[in-house]
Amino acid sequence: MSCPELAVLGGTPLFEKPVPVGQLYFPEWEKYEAAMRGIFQRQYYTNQGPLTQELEQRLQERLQVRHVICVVNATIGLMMAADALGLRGKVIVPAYTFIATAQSLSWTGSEPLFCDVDPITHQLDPECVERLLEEHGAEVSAILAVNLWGDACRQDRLAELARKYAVRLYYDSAHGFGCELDGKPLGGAGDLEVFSFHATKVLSAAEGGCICTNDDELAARLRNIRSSYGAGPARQVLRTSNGRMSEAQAAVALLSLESFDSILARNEAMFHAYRQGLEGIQGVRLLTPASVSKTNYQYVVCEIDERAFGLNRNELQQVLSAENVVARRYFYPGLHRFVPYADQFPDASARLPVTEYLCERVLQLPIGQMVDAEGAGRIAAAIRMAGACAESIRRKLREAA
Ligand code: T4K
Repeated sequence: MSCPELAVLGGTPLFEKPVPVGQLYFPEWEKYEAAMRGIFQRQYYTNQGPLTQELEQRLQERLQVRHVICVVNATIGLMMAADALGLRGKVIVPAYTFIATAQSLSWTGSEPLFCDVDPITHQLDPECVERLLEEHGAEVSAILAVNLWGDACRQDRLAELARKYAVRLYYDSAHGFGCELDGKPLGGAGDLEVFSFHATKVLSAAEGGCICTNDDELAARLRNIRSSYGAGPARQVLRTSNGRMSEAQAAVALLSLESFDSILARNEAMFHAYRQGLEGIQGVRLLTPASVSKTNYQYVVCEIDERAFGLNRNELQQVLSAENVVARRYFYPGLHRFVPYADQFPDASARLPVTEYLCERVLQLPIGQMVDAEGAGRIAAAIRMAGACAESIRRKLREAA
């Protein structure tokens, strides 16, 4: 590849159609059709139907947890979790995560206390958690940690802190389905964990998620908050949500589960193609999930260092967009800069240097069903070329602005 071949400099785009970052699994049509026919024959759309029950059973076995409560999406799952745990006051949350993590607290009237993350792994930093626990004392009722990017937090250290300061600990594991820590599936840590089965995730229900817990009482409360339809014992709860997963969602999730090993194998091949293709490019750091014993390769996460690469992250995003590669800035901006938090915590940026740093540098590259290992190699080659042609690209982008 040479500079004029880059689409931003007048070449032909690498891909004919935009290639997105998400996993975007679609089952084989015949299997999907058969599953929908079953729903029509049973004339049963939702309310803890047979497919949802089967999915919960299979997930309990796979994740080695006592209870799996399927929900309509992970955002609702996190809201239900905050309520079932009886959270109040402040909850320690990483500032570097998806907005749903923090906003889920609003349903219970509790508020996030933003914490910084580790610069190497991007996971919640336990040292920062401890500082906040010391500083805010009894105002804090919980730690909501996020197992990010197909990797995991330092769960042993967080569990120690939760015990020492007598606060709840639960996990947003939206990115974590299929990962293992010390040979054990993510899902059973803390008071509970929440997974996302959104279309962009490795296990897809098109929209969906689940809450996992080993605590029988918590599970009973969660089922009643969701709307239980006879699932588990009845409990009086303050609020109920409509968090039910429909049969159509469960059908897609069951098919996705059936294909799960091949989805992961495909992701792994793409990740290796990226690793090979990006090797040695100055200013591009590809994250390798290193805390887990098995990753799901949910995302391909790069940090772009402008000084070494020649272009900043946003400029590289424009170069890739011209190639029809829809690279995304997850997460941008940091949560402390979102409404309403920016007004509530005006000094937060100074306390969150790593989050600030990452929000300016991180870029997600496509992985999943809409690209393959050969495509990943071509994307990496375009990135290498963009670094080599940085000066001409900058000139071109300035002219166009
Ligand atoms: N906690 C964390 C840490 C999370 O990352 C998330 C969600 C949650 C909690 C909450 O989980 P859910 O309530 O969603 O279950 C996406 C996803 O919607 C969201 O699930 C995800 N994390 C977040 C990081 O990204 P967007 O709005 O940035 O991307 P979206 O949905 O537009 O999709 C990405 C690309 O895929 C786009 O280029 C369009 C393409 N696409 C998407 C869909 C759904 C398609 O081509 N076809 C499709 O059907 O939020």
